[in-house]
Amino acid sequence: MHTPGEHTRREILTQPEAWASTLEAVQTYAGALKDLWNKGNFENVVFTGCGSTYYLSLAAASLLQELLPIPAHGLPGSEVWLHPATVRPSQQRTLLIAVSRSGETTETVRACQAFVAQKQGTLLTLSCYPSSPLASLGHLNLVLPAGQETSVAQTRAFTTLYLAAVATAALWAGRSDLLAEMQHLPELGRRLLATAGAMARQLGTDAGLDRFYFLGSGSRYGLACEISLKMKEMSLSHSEPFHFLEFRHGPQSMLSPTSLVAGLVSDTDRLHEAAVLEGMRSRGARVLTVGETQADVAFGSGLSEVIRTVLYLPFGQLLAFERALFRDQDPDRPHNLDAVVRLDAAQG
Ligand code: F1P
Repeated sequence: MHTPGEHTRREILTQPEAWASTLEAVQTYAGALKDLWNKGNFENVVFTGCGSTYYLSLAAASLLQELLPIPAHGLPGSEVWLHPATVRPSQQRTLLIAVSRSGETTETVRACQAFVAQKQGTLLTLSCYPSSPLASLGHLNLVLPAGQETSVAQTRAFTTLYLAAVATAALWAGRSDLLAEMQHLPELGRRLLATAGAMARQLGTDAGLDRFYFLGSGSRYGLACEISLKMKEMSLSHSEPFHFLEFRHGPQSMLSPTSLVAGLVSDTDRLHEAAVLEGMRSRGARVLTVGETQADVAFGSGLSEVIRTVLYLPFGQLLAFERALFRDQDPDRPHNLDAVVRLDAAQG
């Protein structure tokens, strides 16, 4: 008999083990990754994916630019496929990094096939299943089986693939100090999962809330998008992500006493972020902070800001999971959603 959410719960809780094997896997690919980067002399980097892996692309592109002096963007697979000029292929020195749990999503695969066929640049793929189409399309293909999942909505797959992207960026930037720090993430993730559950349950089962806003800046914006997507997919809740200061430019009109504004707070923008959240509180919204210190959900990691961002995910995933159960939804089987979107010939 199926217990609602059994797969999702297991996948959320086993993320620390998956992170440990992912960090090992990136080490085994380190030589090939450095080779790809050093020989490429790239003029720009484009991350691409669909749904969760598109949001991952936004976060990873922002993070890569924090570590390396190169323009980087995150684009949906469909845009790279249908509007190839968006990857700026002027001198064929674009690095396209395609990310997909399944390695089968039609738009992502088509985008990569066209990119390679038109010799637009170099392709690196990150996926979880070695026999998927995507896993043999790239000039280099990283396969991270630790991210494989039974559930439809991505949780462990997202953080596994994201962590691989972060470790790759640190490797290319020659930051062995950051790679060493990252080895602490599995243990920190374990601690966070043990402590964040109570707050996630309390808010997830709060009948006084009916809309959720997730705010993040820099790489945290893509992560806010992903958490908001989890709320939609698993719990069918009204949920939206915004860049922190953008929230004042219109969205705040939606606030009510039944709104929760959750800030993925940073060290860098702390004062600006605190002012936004205080403003929302004074307009009657409920406010929650997730961050390194002095936050409702605090990591207390002691790690550099740029590589600890994966720690924002577990609380958001647990909140979506608890909300789903509270609303009689099965987190393992989101309404109207398939694990892989495959377009047939008629759809493209
Ligand atoms: C991405 C995707 C999402 C969808 C769901 C399952 O697939 O299909 O678009 O919303 O979360 O995953 P993938 O290309 O990463 O396998």
